[in-house]
Amino acid sequence: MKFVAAAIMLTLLCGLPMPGQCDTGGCKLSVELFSDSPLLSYITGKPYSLNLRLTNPTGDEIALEELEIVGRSDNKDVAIDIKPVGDAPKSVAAGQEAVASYTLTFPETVGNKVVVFTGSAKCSIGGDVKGELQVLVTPSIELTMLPTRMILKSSKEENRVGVSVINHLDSMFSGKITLNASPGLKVSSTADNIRVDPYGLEAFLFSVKPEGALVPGHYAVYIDVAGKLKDWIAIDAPVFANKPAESIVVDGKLGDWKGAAAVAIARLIDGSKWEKIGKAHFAWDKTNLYLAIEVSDDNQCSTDTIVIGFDPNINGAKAAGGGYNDDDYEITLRGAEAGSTALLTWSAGKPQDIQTDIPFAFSREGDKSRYEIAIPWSEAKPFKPAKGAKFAMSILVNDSDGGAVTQTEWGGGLAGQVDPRKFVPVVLQ
Ligand SMILES: [Ca+2]
Ligand SMILES: [Ca+2]
Ligand SMILES: [Ca+2]
Repeated sequence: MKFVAAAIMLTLLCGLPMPGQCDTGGCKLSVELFSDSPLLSYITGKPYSLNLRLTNPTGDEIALEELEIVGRSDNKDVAIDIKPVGDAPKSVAAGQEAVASYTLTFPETVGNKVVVFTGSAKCSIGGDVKGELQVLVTPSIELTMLPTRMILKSSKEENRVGVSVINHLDSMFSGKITLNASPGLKVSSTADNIRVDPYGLEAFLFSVKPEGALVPGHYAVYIDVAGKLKDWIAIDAPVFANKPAESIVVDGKLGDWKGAAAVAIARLIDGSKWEKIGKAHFAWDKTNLYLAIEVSDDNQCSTDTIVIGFDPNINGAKAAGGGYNDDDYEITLRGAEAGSTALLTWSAGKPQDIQTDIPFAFSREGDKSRYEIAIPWSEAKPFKPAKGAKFAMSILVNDSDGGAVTQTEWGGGLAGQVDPRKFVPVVLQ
């Protein structure tokens, strides 16, 4: 028994030309994909038959030339290997149909992608005809992990991750699931055998825990299902910002920052060695987020800047390739002992160049540049400061003395393409 895709049935039932069919006044071509078992979804690793059906509504025989079928993932990066079955028809008799048959198997690389099949032919009546079919391909073994991004709650607590494996095949799936964590993280199990019934689902939990106090930043847990599927979840170790031990005076002197959360700002030299160029301190109260940034810079110029990106809602990027969302904002600090400026350089979904009156002070001592700033929470609307509330941010240091600019980031997602997904969460405590 053959089961033809519902989309194509619709195409054939309707008299009007549909995406899969072109009315040229001569022959018509449609693309049909089917399998020998019920079609719940198109899956990888399973053979399918494909037909190019040419219909001749005219009263004359139509000769066919250059019959062709191409299948590609919609992002064009995977081509499907389509094999002909038997000889292609050379003509379609008056009022009849002719079918060219093919077989194909979707490779694992098109799992979760749309595949576009385009059939074409040259007809002696009606000229060039084209037919198209789009299908969403499901991996034969489907893996889901929740959450897909995790912010660690503390240095001690276990954080649970739910995993489900769906078997779309009509045979038992068994294999080994391997978990690998970034250094500094521990997962509750590293390798387990899993058996999933035909068309069945198996779900399990594992937990992730820091091995000790983790440096705030980005970590990951990688999962491998029997070498067939690989995925990962982003694990962020947040900065835990506290209320200041004594009230912070925005004066460029950092003696009032004792005990505050701090992170190192460092850059990778020659791809292997980290060089620390500075540090950033975090503190908060009900009015402000306080930041103090100290960087080593032997030549302080008015073009040296610090860029701070904020993602109040931790809601990812504008597009797959990155970009600020409407809630995000960016402040650029320009230090000069004669008068420093805090510019709002991104807000409300567009670039800005607004000089703010955010309290900001800059000082120099030896080769150290110090930036101290109190950012009112009103700048971070709709974010509301409270114990346990979190947002994400990143810091970019631009050392710009007239020649090439040296950029050093804490967090990421500010140098080059802006991407708030790379910002690091800050949790208020
Ligand atoms: Ca101070
Ligand atoms: Ca400089
Ligand atoms: Ca955002």
